[in-house]
Amino acid sequence: MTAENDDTMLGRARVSDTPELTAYYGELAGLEAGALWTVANEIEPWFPQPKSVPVLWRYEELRPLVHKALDLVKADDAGRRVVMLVNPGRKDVSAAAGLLYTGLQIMGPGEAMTAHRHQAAALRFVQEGTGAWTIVDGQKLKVGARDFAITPNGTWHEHGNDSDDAPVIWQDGLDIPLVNALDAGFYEVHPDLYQTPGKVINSSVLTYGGNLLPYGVEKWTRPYSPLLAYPWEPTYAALRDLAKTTDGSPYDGVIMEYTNPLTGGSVMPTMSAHMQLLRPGQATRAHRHTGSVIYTAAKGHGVSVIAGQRFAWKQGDIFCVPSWAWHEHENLDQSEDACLFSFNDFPVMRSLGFFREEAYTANDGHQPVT
Ligand code: GTQ
Repeated sequence: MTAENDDTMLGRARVSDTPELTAYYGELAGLEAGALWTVANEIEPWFPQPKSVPVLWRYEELRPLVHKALDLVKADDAGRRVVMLVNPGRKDVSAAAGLLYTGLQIMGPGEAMTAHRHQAAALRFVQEGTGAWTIVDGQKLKVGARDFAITPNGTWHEHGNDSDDAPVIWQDGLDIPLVNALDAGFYEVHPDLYQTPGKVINSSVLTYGGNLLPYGVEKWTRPYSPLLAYPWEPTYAALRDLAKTTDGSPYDGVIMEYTNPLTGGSVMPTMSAHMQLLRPGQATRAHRHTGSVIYTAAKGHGVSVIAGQRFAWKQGDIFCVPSWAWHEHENLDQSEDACLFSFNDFPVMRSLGFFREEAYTANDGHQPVT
C-alpha cells in the first residue's frame, strides 16, 4: 500500500538505539519490563502478519504413512491415532494454519477408541472407509465418505470402525491452538472409559435433519448445532440445486455453510464449515479476509492460487489459506464440477468484531503467480 504503511513516519515508533538507550533497556529487562517503542511496530502491524504459510498436503503422499501408523501404534496406547498436518510457521503450537489444528485419523477394522472430553471443539470430514462411527454425548452416529460431523467442546466422544475389512481415515479439525492461546484447555478421560450409547443411531439427524422444526422434543439450549452430522448426498444435492438458481459468489463459486438448523448460525461457537461447488472450468476471483481456512478437495481436481503461489489439488488433498492471504480457486475439469470442503475460525473473528474482507480488483481479479 502507500505512505500510510511507512514505519519511519511520524506516528510510528522510530527511535534509534544509542548507548544510553541500550543501557536503559537492560535496566528495564532486569525488572521484567520493556520499552513499548522497541516492539510497537511489530506487535501492532499495519495488517495481519501470519506466521502460517500456504501449504498443500497431498493425500496420495500422506495416506501410506497414515496406514503405517496402524502397525506402529495401538489405538489404546495412542489415544487417538492421528497424523497431524503441521504448518512450517506454526510448529510451536501444532497448528495447520492460524489457531486451527487438523490431522488424519485412522481406525482399523473393528477398532474402538476410548471416550474423553476436552475444552477444544472438534469436527470430522470423512476421507475413506464405510465403517466409521462416533458417539457424541451418548448419541451414536455413523458417518460415510465425505460426511461432515461435529464434536462440540465439552462433549464426551469416542470413535470406532465397525467394518470387518477396511480402515477408516477421517480428517479431524480442532481449535486446540486457539484454546491453548487463551490458556483455557481442560481434558478428561471418561470415568467408564466407554459410553453407553442410546439405541437410536443418528438420532440428531433423524430429529433435526429435515428442514422442519421438531415438536415434542427436549428444548435445545446448548450453544452448538443439535444436528451433529451432515451427510454428503444431501449436501451435494443442495449445492447442485443452488447452482440452478444463482451464479454464487465471485470468490467462492456456489458455496453453502453447514448451519445450526435452529439459529441459522455456525455449527459451533469457534469453528464454521462450508462446502462449495466450482462449475466445470470455473475460475473464481481473488479476495482475502481475516480468519484462517483449511480446505479439503472433496470432489474433482483444480488449482488454487494462495498469496501468489499455485497449488494443484485433487480429491483428498488438504490445503490452507492463512489469514489475510489473497486466494482464488479454479476447477480444471471442463465437464465435471469440483467441490471443496473447508472449515475456519470465522465465528471467532465475527463475534470479536475482527472480520474484514477485501476484493482483489487489479488484473480482472486474478493474482500474478510467482
Ligand atoms: O478425536 O478426540 O486429531 O482429542 C486430536 C485431538 C482428535 C479426538 C485429534 C483429539 C481428537
